[in-house]
Amino acid sequence: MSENKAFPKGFLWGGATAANQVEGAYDADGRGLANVDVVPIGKDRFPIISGQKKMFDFEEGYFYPAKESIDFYHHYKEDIALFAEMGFKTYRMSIGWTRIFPKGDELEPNEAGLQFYENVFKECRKYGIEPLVTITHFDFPMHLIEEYGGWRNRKVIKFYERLCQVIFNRYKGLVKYWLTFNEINMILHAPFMGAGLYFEEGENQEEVKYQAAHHELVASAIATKIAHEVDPENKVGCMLAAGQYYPNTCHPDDYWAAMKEDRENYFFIDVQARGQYPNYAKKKFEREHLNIKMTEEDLTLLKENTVDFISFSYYSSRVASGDPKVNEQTEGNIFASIKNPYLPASEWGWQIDPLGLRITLNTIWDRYQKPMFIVENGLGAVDTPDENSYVEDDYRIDYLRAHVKAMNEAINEDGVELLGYTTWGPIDLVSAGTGEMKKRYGFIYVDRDNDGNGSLKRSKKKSFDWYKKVIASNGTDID
Ligand code: P53
Repeated sequence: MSENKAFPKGFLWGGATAANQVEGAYDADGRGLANVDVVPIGKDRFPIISGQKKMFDFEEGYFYPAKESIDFYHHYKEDIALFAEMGFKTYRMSIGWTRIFPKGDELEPNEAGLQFYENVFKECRKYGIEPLVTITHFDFPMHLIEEYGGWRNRKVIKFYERLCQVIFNRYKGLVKYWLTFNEINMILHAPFMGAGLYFEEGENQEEVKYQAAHHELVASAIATKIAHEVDPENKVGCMLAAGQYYPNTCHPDDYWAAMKEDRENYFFIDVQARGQYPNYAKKKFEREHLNIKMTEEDLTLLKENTVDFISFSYYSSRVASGDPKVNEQTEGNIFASIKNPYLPASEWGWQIDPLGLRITLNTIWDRYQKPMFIVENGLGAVDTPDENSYVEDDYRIDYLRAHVKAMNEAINEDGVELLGYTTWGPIDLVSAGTGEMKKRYGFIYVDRDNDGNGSLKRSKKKSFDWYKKVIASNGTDID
């Protein structure tokens, strides 16, 4: 029996989802088309989400899983009741931008969209569940892509600001915890998904990505400013796809390669948490002749509006090598990385490393000394339900137990400050990376397959009761 020391009082246990991966109802009640709708399952998905293949609308011969997803839009009461039954203290979810501003550049919001999220937040509050809201989780209005070119265009900052004004005012008192951009560093790996970027022939893609990143960073600072003005109780966080890079060997070239990879990710958080561009980034722009346009006013906004806390997703650590010949990659991951021979991997090739979570927590804490929030962690696996729709997902329990233990050690042995933990996909949902339903993370099974067949019926897995017990004991009983 493993006995953990207690987690801090008020520790926020829960689960995390994203609008497009659960809601469905893609055209209900005035919702506009978004980038996340037009990314199909199958071999074209990666070229599309990385901005290399153009797909601006639904096309014949493709299946688009986000159109219906698990239909949270019509099942939210039932789903939140199940979260409450597990004892969730928080529920991380995101807002679909095009429910509120269907095209993105309107002056007036869509009331039906605003009402939907108000209902969801009230449903959470009914059970004492604190909503943790991602303002944009890969969501971006298609109209803003076609008319403005996505986040490469400065004008988009204004549209995002308008969205923030509306939601902060409307949900004042209902929502306190906000995240500005999901996995902001994903813009470098999946720029269509992260920033609505599709690249034209001959464009300097690196320059476009960092220009768009600058606009997101400024927008994030503006959001932080408005959130604090509207309600001083508001807490705003940034969000990083984290996971420490290890050097492939103790060769200094490998260490240096790992450090450079880490910096590529921390660059975003350095700006959001410290309020200025780090010198290594300025040098990179110079060296690579990236002409990133920024105004004095931008720099002041960044300086004066740093985040209150740092949130991140953690699934795996990664490995870097300074040797160009070493390039055996792990499969199926947006962040391709060299294989680590010491670690087991999931069925999708994601390497499993609980100690890596403790290491990542310590690195982020040492770098910023701001409270942290783990807002995604979990195991995507194939589940096989029995005739009663029951899944014995001991593999998932094992993964989560080891990560909860690592997080406990980071808090109680190392002294990092952690506000909470939300597992990814407490209810099965559509995979962002692959578009599959088959890659399941949930405590709750949803009857739906990769082709969209199934009754959408929800059933509890074995891990449901396990997580319930973990929360009830505030993390001391993790057996
Ligand atoms: P899926 C790659 C690497 C790290 C995080 O991912 C990632 C991805 C995208 O594949 O994304 C986050 O669904 C993201 C979620 C996503 C989750 O990780 O590919 O914030 O939207 O679903 C898991 O298994």
